[in-house]
Amino acid sequence: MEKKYDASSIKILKGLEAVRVRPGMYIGSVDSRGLHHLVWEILDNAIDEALNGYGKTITVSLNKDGSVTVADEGRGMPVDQHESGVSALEVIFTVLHAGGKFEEGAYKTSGGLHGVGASVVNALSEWVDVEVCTNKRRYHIRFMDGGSKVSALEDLGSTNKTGSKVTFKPDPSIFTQTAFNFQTIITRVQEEAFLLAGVKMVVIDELNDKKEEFLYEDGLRSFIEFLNEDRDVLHKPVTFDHMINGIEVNIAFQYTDSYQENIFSFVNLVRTKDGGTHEVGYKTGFTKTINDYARSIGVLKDKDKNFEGSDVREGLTSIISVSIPEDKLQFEGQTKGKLGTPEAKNAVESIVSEHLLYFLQENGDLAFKIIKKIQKAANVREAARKAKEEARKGKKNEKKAEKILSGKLANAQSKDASKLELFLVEGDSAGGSAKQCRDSKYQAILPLRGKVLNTQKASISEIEKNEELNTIIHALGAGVGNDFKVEDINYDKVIIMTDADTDGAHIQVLLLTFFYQYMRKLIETGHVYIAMPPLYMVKKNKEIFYAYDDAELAKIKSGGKCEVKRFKGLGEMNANELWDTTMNPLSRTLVNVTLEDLAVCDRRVSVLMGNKPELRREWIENNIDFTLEEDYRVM
Ligand code: 0R9
Repeated sequence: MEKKYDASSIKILKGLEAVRVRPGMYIGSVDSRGLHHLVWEILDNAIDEALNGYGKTITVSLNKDGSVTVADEGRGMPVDQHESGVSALEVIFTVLHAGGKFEEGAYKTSGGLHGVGASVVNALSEWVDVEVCTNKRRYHIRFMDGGSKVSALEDLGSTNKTGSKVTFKPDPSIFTQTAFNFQTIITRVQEEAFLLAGVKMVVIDELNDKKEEFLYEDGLRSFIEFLNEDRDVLHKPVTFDHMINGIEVNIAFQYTDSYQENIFSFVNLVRTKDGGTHEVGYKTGFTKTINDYARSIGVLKDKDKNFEGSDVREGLTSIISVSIPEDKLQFEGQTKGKLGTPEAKNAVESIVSEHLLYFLQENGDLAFKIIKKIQKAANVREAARKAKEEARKGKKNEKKAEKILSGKLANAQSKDASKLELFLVEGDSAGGSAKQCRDSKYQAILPLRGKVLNTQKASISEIEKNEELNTIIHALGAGVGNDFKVEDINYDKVIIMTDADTDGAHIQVLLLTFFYQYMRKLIETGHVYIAMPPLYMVKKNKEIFYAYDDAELAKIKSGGKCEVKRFKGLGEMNANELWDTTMNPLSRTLVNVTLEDLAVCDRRVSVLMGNKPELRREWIENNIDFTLEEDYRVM
C-alpha cells in the first residue's frame, strides 16, 4: 500500500531529522553522557509535574531490552485535539520546541532543553511508547525509527488513575554506547529526591534485579546530613525556607570541623555548577550577618578588619535551592550552569540575613563557638599572607623549591610544559625503574616514599609541612589551595602510578583527595591521570602478552600452552617491562580522572578520608578494581 504524507507530517519529520543529523547540538554528545541525557529530558518533564504539585511517585526503570521507562502520577499529558488536527500528545513528541504553555508563575525545571525534550528523545530513539491516563481514560501512542508515528492515538479504555509513562529505546545507529549505567541514574535521582521533599523516586534495574527507593520528607536537611555523613559536625543542620516576589528560597547549612567550604546550588532543581546570582546573594548575606553579629558581641572590635568570606565559610557545607518562575529565569554561560536572574541575589541575601541573625541570637553558645572558629581561620589566613610576603621579599622561593626537589625529582629536559608528564610513583624501587626507562625529554619521575597525608582534615600549613605533598606542590609549581593557578603548572599530565593492589588504591585515593581539595582545577581541567600497570605477563609460543584483568588473561590463555606471571607490584617489572606496559605513550593505557558530580564526589571523599575506616575499605574494594573504563570517576 502506498503511504501518503501530508505537508505537515513531512515538515515534522524534517524537524526531527535535523536532530538526527546533528544530535550533538541537542544533547551535547552521542557517548554515554548523551545517552543519559535522554533519560534526564523525560525525567525533567515528570519532575516538573511533581514540582507543580501533581503526583507523589516517579519511577525510572532500566528494562531488559535496553529501553528505559519513566513514569509519573501527574495529571497526564494532554491528549486533546491540537489546532493542526493531531493530538496534543503527538505534537509534544514530534514538534521541536513544543514545550508546555506554562501559566504565569508556574515552575519548570531548568534542565537542558526547556520542554523540547520529548521530541528530541523521539528523534533519537528506535521506538517510543507513550501511555497516558487522564480524563478517566487510558491512551496509547507509539513512534518508530526516529519519530514516525506507528498509529494514531488509541483509547485503551477506562481507568481511575492519572499519570504519564514514556518508554524509549535509544537508536544504536546514533549512540556510540547504548548501555545505561545504574549508578549514574541513581546518583542523579537521589539528588533530585533530596530537592523534591516528599516525592518518592524509584529506580529499577530489570537487568540486574536491583531496586532503589528515595523518599526524603526532610529534603535539604537530609541532603546536608548525607553530605556531611562522615564529618564531625558542630550542630544540627539549619534550614530556612521563604518566598520573596515569587522566588522560593530553600537553604540548608551546617558547620563541620573540616577546613573545606562546600556550596551546592540549584535552580528549579537543576544544579548550577558555576553558581550565579543566588550564590552571590547567599555569600554576601552570610558574611555580612556574621560580621555584624561578631561586632555586636564584641569579638570584633572597632579597630579590627571584617572577616572575609573564605574565613566565614571554612568548614561550612551549604545548599541553596531556589525556584524561579519560568518567565524570570535567566542563565549565563554556554552550559547554562550560572544563574543570571538579578532578583535572585536580593531574595536570597535578604532571607539569609534575616534568618541567620535570628538563628545566631537564639543560639548564643553555638554562635560564639562558630564566631571563634571563624576568627581562627582569619588569623591563620593573615599569618600565611605575612609569611608569603616575607618569602617574596627575600626572593627565597625558587631556591627553596630547588632545595625541596633536589635528590627526589628526576625532571624532564624539555621546557615545553604542554608536552611534559609528571609520574608520581609508589615506592623508591619502582621509582628507580621508571627513572631508567622513561623518555627523559618529556617524562619526569617523582617517587613517593612515605605515606601521603590524609588531607581531609589538614590545614594548608600542615600540608606544606608534609614532605611528600610539599614536594608535589613545588614540582607542579602552581601554588596550592586558594593560590593554585592551573595555568602555571609545569606539566600537562600528572600521572599517578601505583601498584595494582589495595595499598596502591589507597595511595591513589589520598592523592586524589589532595588534588580534589587543594588543586581542584587540576582535575576539572583534565590534567590528572591514573596509569594502568598490567596484572599478568603471559608467555605463549615465545611471544609475550600482558593482561590487565582476569577476563583478558583467560582470553590470552585460551588455546595454547602458557607461562603466567602475576605482577604483585610495579617493583616486580624490570625497566623494559615497565616502559612497554605502563609508560610508553604509544602502548600504555591511562585513565583520565574526571569530576562527574561534585556533590557525590565530595561526599565520597569525606567517606574515604573521614573517620570510618570500614566505609573506606568497603569503597576501595568495591570501586577501585583496576578494570579498564572510559573514565575513572571520583564518585
Ligand atoms: C513520564 C514523563 N512525564 C512527562 O513527560 C510528563 C509531561 C507532562 C505534562 C503534564 C502532566 N504530566 C506530564 N508528564 C501537563 C502539563 C500541563 C497541563 N497538563 C498536563 C501544563 O504544564 O500546563 N506536560 C508537559 C508538557 C505538557 N504537558 C504540554 F503542556 F506541553 F502539553
